[in-house]
Amino acid sequence: MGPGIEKVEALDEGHFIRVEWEDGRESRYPCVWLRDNCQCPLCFLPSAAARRLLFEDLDVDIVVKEVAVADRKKISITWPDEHASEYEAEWLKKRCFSEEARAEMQADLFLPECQYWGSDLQLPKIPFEEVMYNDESAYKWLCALKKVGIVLLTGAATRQGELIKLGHRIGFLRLTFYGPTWQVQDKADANNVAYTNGKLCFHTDYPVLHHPPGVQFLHCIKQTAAGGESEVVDGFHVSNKLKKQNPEAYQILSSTAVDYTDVGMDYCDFAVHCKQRIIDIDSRGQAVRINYNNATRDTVFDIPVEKVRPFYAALKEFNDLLNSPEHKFTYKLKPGDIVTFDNWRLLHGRQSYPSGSEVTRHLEGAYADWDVVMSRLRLLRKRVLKRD
Ligand code: OGA
Ligand code: NM2
Ligand code: ZN
Ligand code: ZN
Repeated sequence: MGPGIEKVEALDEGHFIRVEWEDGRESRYPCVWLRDNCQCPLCFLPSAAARRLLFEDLDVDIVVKEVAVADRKKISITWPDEHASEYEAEWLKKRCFSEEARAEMQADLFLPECQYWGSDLQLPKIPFEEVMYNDESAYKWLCALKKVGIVLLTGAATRQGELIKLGHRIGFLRLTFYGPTWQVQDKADANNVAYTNGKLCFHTDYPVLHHPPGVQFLHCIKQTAAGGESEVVDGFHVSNKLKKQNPEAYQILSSTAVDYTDVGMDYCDFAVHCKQRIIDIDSRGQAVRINYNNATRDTVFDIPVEKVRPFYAALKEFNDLLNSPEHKFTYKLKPGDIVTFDNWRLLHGRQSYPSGSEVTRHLEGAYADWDVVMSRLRLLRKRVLKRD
């Protein structure tokens, strides 16, 4: 329970409401926002937790006619057309427009906390069974996946189908042209370099899609004796390093649109093309998504000829930093392991392994979208922490 309401008053000719809280703090709310967010059954549909009010019916210059406090716990407003609205103290407090309150609400919704790591990564591990049947463990799994970017689930069965179960646990998996789940094996006439026995240098999966999968699962069903080790690197951490070490390279990689292509046949036939910046940044210049797979980077390159060599030089710097021993973490999946990681943040790779007539290595893979994963995380948090 937050503080009660000491006092309310209209300001600025009725365009704002000022709330004074019992603890002496204050909040101001624009009347247009209050009217827009009236919680009455005409304006709001509780069963959908959504606004019924049409924008056409909102007067954006609206002023309050009367405002009063009821019981220190809510405010009631009468509008010029006699429509009446009520707002609970706690509801208002959470939606305060102060910078601190907004930051707190955004952090609660999106969990932006990010723990950078290098070769010192302490890979978080949780038994698969626990995540499947225990909400607290599932909550811990998703929190670590968001914050650290990688979690190893251990002890799954060594057969196909475990990722389908994991998909049901979060909600649903992301279907792509490679199918609902896909089999990473050395295949004849491979339609993707991942389906060979070759080394995969650091990459994110599927930058050829405009909305690449946010989360990746790789379930080890069979592991080769020689080779096949996995590598991961924190792409956001390395991007920050690049920005400091070589601002020009960072500028090039965060502004050049690179062409990607993937053409072939799997779940169905496909001819996918896309343009992506290798380091995708937000308005503050912070990396928010890495889009880099050297295998699907197109031969077509839509930039002026004189910019081509500087681009390669920049990418070489980035690639070198990714591979520096202080940044990368190496491990080898065991049968029954499921590695789950942030495919927008981490880059991953694997060592080559001997080819043979039999299948010596088999991973089953799947993708999920961050929206689905975050949705499950919020619901688990509500249940585990018994909060609303
Ligand atoms: C992939 C991939 C890793 C591995 O299939 O995209 O990165 O260890 N596989 O085979
Ligand atoms: N697979 C593993 O970007 C890519 O092509 C990544 C995707 C084939 C589903 C590989
Ligand atoms: Zn209303
Ligand atoms: Zn991959």
